[in-house]
Amino acid sequence: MSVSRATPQRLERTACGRLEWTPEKLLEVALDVRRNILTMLAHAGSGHTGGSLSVTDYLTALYFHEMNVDPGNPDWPDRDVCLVSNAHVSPVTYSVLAERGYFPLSELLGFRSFAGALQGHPNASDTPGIEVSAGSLGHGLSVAVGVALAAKMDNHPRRIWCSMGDGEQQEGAIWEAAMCAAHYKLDNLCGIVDVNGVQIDGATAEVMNVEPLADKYRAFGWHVIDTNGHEMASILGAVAEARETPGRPTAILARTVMGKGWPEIEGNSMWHGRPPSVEQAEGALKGLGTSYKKWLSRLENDGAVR
Ligand SMILES: Cc1ncc(C[n+]2csc(CCOP(=O)(O)OP(=O)(O)O)c2C)c(N)n1
Ligand SMILES: [Mg+2]
Repeated sequence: MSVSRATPQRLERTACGRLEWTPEKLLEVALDVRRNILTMLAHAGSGHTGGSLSVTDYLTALYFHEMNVDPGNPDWPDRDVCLVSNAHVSPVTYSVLAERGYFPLSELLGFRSFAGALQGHPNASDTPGIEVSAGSLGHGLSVAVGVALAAKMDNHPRRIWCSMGDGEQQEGAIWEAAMCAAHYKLDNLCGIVDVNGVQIDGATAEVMNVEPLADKYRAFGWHVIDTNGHEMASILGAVAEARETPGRPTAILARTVMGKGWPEIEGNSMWHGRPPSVEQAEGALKGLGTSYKKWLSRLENDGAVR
């Protein structure tokens, strides 16, 4: 897949390096990302709506404030690395990467289609910006530990971020990786858990309770930050604290709401893996200040119209 042709309207979003954008500007991007998610999912007729909308704000903060990346050169050796282990939230991952300029926004409309390049669960070999092929839950943190350990051995200053789901915390491999990260004092690593309280089959507390997550990560030797996962200022504060905490990895417990931004589905696990119909997307997009037709046209034209 080719990297973005970035229309002039989008050039500011696609620059190389840490953008360090303000919370106000990040909220504008996050709003566009939510519009992208709803539009591409309705267009595809399949995909994961709920978790994508809960992860939107912190993933936007990472790519548009915190991380040192070059969308025009996704394999840039100096880059920071973000691994999305709860990979079923690919609509948000792809939307953020496209907004940042890794590939054209129009690619979002090929999501989950045979003709398109963006698979339901991401493939790192042929999708710019995807750092790990994932979908089988529980493995991303182990990969992140490997990348972080390699960076330490190479004296490389990169930071490694790993997004995980709260239901995903039920996977045993996560705790083996957590133990390893603390043992090797991987302070270049930060895990962000999307604590939306639900998973595919219902409330996480009922399926298999993972709380108290803060106590668990602390017991494994991590620094823990429990924060609101939708307030940009809180997210930026947590990310900065993680960056500045020496000697141990940090876990950010991002308290979020599944489906955030589409009030009709918020907190409802039924929307873990369900897409909106075009009619439902129309209603949701109206609440977000646009229409399905308008947003489809923005994506088709790679941001040149909106
Ligand atoms: C190893 C493994 N087991 C089961 C699944 C099926 N699965 C996909 S998403 C999911 C729920 C994960 O819950 P959570 O991490 O809370 O994600 P959310 O529903 O909040 O997006 C499950 C069980 C999987 N992808 N991988
Ligand atoms: Mg969850």
